[in-house]
Amino acid sequence: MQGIKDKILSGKRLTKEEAIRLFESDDIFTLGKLASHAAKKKNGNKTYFIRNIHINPTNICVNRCKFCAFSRSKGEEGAYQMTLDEIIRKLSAFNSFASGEPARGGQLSTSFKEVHIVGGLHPDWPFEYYLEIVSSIKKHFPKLQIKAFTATEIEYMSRISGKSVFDTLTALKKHGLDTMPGGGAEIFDENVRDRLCPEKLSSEGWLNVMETAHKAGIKTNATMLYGHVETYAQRVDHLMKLRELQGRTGGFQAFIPLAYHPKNTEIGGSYSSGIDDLKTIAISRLVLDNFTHIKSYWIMLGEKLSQLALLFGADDIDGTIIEEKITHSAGALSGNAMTAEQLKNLIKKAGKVPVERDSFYRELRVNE
Ligand code: V47
Repeated sequence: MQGIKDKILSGKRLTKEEAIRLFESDDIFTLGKLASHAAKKKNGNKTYFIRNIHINPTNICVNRCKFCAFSRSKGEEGAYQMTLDEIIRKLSAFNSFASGEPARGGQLSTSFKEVHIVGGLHPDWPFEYYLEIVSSIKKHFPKLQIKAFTATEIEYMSRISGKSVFDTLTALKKHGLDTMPGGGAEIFDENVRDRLCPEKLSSEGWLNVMETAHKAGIKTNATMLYGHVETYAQRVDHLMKLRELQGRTGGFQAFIPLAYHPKNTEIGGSYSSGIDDLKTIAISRLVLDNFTHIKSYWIMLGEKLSQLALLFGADDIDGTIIEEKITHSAGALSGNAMTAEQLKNLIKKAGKVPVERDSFYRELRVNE
């Protein structure tokens, strides 16, 4: 540990072998201190959050990933798909919650800043419907920023539309897409991917969509699903691939480690431990030295562990969320929504400065 510690403190880049050694270590306090040091160099004492809302337009999916409890086949019990009207009505209804103010007669004001849209790969929806979702939201909520569609969905849209990935992304951007979330990355190791989600876009395909998005001027996030069947070496391999791509494009805004939830899934298994969650946040912060932000996603870590993760290298806690379906289908132990005030309190009580941000990490309000 001492050699690695010296390397980190002198700002040198970690190798694959060193990162694996960190995962094998049980000294989480040293890991936390080192990751905190690295996080402070990037973001000082700031912790970011956003007033956001999740919309999942459909859970009908042509793929059946074995870790996913959210998806349904067409016609299966619990399958749903939303019309444009339903999407807009849902956004309007949620607005008063995010603002912390009473609803004002159904007025379409936009006190939340971002809508996060992801869903299943619907067998019948044409590409035009996805364009309409984006443009219709922009029309009703012009100030709302749209973070939408995983790399997996983008590749699917490219296939159904016959357009290149670049043209698919450009069309979505023209209709109002602002940024992209980091889902669908899972774990890049192809053997594990074959076991978990054989029908899904390959890791090479995922990285290619992200590189193309960055070339098209769309900022994205990146994720890693951990705590299922993968080894530490496979986690590190995943982080290395992201670090390499970020080195070439600089297009990733944040990295989010996603803790596997086992309920109602085909592979089953158990929840990750708190120790593993903190370790994974800390090592991500240390390895991904070219990422500005590491997010502790409170929906998956729970409110209190997510707060603790702010002392282990995370500088972002996501947002208000309001209605989360993917993790909750798989047995999330967290609540479903937080107000901006609750998020600020969580951050302040960790000794950090809450900073309300937009989708591009522009600072809207700093609560010194
Ligand atoms: O891609 C699916 C994961 C992801 C399970 O970019 C599961 O800001 C745990 O990507 N247990 C979608 N995870 C969520 C996602 C995300 C969330 C918050 C913020 C951002 C961002 C992105 O959820 C999927 C998959 O990797 N997932 N099933 C499960 N059982």
